[in-house]
Formats: sequence, structure tokens, C-alpha cells
Amino acid sequence: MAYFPNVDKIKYEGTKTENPFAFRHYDPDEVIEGKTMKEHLRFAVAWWHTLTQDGSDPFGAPTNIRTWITDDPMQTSKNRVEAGFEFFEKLGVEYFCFHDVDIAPEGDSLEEFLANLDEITDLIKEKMDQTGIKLLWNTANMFTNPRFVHGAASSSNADVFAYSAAQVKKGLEISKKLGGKNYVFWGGREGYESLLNTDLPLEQDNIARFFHMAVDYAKEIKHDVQFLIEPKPLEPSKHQYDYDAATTMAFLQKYDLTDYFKLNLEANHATLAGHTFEHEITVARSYNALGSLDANQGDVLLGWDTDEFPTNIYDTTLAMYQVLENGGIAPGGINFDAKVRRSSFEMEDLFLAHIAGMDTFARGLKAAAKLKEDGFFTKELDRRYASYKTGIGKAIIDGKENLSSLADYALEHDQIKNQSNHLELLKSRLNDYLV
Ligand code: XUL
Ligand code: CO
Repeated sequence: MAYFPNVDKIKYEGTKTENPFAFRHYDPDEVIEGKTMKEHLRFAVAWWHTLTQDGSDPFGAPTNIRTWITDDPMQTSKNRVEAGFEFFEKLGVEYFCFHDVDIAPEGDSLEEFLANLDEITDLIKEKMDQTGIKLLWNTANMFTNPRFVHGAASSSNADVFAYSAAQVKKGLEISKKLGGKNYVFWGGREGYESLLNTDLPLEQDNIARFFHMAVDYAKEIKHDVQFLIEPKPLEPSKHQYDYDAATTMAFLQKYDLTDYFKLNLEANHATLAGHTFEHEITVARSYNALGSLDANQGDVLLGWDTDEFPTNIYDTTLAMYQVLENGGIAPGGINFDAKVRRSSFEMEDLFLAHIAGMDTFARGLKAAAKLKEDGFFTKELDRRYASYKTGIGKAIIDGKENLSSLADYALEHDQIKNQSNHLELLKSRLNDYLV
């Protein structure tokens, strides 16, 4: 049975097309900088937003029409596998991502949950083998169930730590079974509500212990997977420990985890942390820790994680510029951690939303490649930092100076001349690339 009988395989038709079910900018086979767009972008669909999200919000009931929902949770999960693969294939997306609870019902016990996961992942594996569609990453949902009220690995209750371990153990086994490329940790409840009753050092030590156990288990089962942490400053916790890229890198360094972990950066999380997406990507790159991207966007008028589909080409251009400079994002990808608006409730809206996001990233990629080809940013950086190429600047970089030698130099060069940045000119020229 087809869940999207009115939608055919989405094709690239160019900007002249009137067909809403077509790509206008994303041509999977177009070669840019020696790689096809498909290879550059490595798009993934998020199971939770596309297959399980119902359109409810804190003030309103579900709105989404989803024909896979039945009264039997296990049947619904099976239908979602069917619908999901039809959707991925028609959209032409090569990867998908999920939390354990997205794909299978939790049932009444951990044992039942694990058995349900086995049954559903068998089905998923069959579909993967038939279609060639791959798992970009999976993760454990350790934030929705009431047992995580005080956290998961950071919980004050050691039984919850143990339960979380069981979930991640299974998650890694599933990752191996399905050939997952990455394994994600997003610590929605790994933070605190009040410092008055929180042992912050113990909680962080425990999270690190937990991560080391995950690394050890992946080695034990011989699963070579890239671990990723997804930073977010708040929501649902008031303060989350993995606040942003820089905070998370300090944590990874402190606990000796940088060999195993990189970052999965999400645009809307950057906004919540008071950063731009490209700031987070740039910080990660400076640590050689750019792992993967969760593509979405927030709303400047709303202060929460709205997870909208990305449609802002300025942001995707700057993000893709960093990805190109990084030499690509593999084994990571660009996962649409984005949900259709509550008012876009038809099944077909799922296609329209992903097409919008994919076209927006394709435009970003094309603009970024042109910026790179023209040396737009490198010329500007060369100009701005020219003082470090020769003379005293070069001597500083070469490690030939110290405070005394520099003080002697400064005494003779204290009439300092700075140059204007002409930043408005730069921004205006940048706009010429966003066509
Ligand atoms: C929450 C969020 C998660 C992670 C995976 O804001 O982004 O969906 O991507 O747990
Ligand atoms: Co995310």
C-alpha cells in the first residue's frame, strides 16, 4: 500500500517549473567542486518529526493527518517503516535518523521495549537492504519518559543511570546491526533546574563515565562508529551542560573523550545559545570536531526551539561555506531536524517542507562554492591579518618573541595605525552571491 499515492519521485526541474513537487535548485547529480550535490549534502530525514510528530503544541491538540496511525502501537510502528521508506525513496534522500522510541513502542517493561526494537529493526534492515538507504545516526530518547525527571546519566537516581545504560547498549547494537555511521547524544535532561540541590561536578563526572562506557561497549562489539554530542543550552532543562560547541569541547577535553566524539550542531540550538549557526560550526572546526549538522531554523520573534525547515539562504550559504572549508561533512550529514508547521497538516506537506529545505541548502552550497572559488573570504582574511605575514607579526607567529622583546618593539612603534574593516562593503558584496 502506498502512503503517498499522489506523489511521484521528486525530480530536479529548475526554477522555471510550476510543479511544487519538484526541486528547483537541488540537482542531486550536479557536480560542484568535484563532487555531486548529493555527495556534498548527505541529506537525512528525522523519523521523529516526519513520522511520529502529530502537530500538537502546548495549547492545542494534534492536527496532522497521518494515515499510518492505527489503534495498535506496534502496527503503527510497522506502518511508519513502510511509509518512511516510501518517503525517503520518493524524496531521493539517502539517510535517516531516529531515537529508539520513535521506531518502536516502549510497552510495559524494558524487556518488551527491547523485543519491540528487535522486531522493528528487522523490518528497517530489510527495507535498507532493498533500497540502499542508510542510517546516518540513531540515539536514545532519555528525556520524554517520566523516569528521566531528574536526568539520565546525570540523574540523582542511580537506577536511572543503569536504565539509560541499557538503552544506549541497545542503541549501539542497533547501530551495528543497521550499519549506522554515527551515534548521537543529546542531553535534553542532562542539566539542572536549580543549583540549590545539584551536585554539578558529580553529575558531569557521571555523564563522562557514561560516555566512556559507551565508547568501551562500541569497541567490545567491534562497531566503529563516530560518537557525536549535540549541544543545546536549554529546553527542556533550564540549563543544559552541553550548552554550546565551546562548552562541550571543554567537557570532552576535561574527560579525555576528544578521540571518540565530535559535535552534531543544530541551527536552532545555536540561536538559543545566542550564536549564529556558522559560529558553532566554526568553533567546532577549530577543534577538528565538526561531525554532523541538524538542519532547521528558529524564528527571531519566538524564543524557543521552533525547528522550522530551513529557508534562509544567507544562513545555509555561510554554513555550507564552513562545510566546504572542512573538506566535507562525511561521515556526518545534514539531518532535517525540522517539523512542518501545525498548519501544514497534510501528508504531502512533508514533501513540500523537505523540498524547501533541500533547495535552500542546494542554493547555499552553490553560493558557498562560488565564494570559495573567488577566494571571497580568504582574500579578506589575508588583507585583514597581513601584519602577521611579515615583520613583527611573523616573528610572533614563529615563536621568536617574548614580552620583553615586544615591549622594546612597542616603545619604538607606539604610533599605531589601524585600517578600517569596510564591513558594510563586505556584507553588500556577499549579498551578490545569494542569488
Ligand atoms: C532536540 C533535538 C533532538 C536531537 C536528538 O532539540 O534537537 O531531536 O536532535 O535527540
Ligand atoms: Co537536533
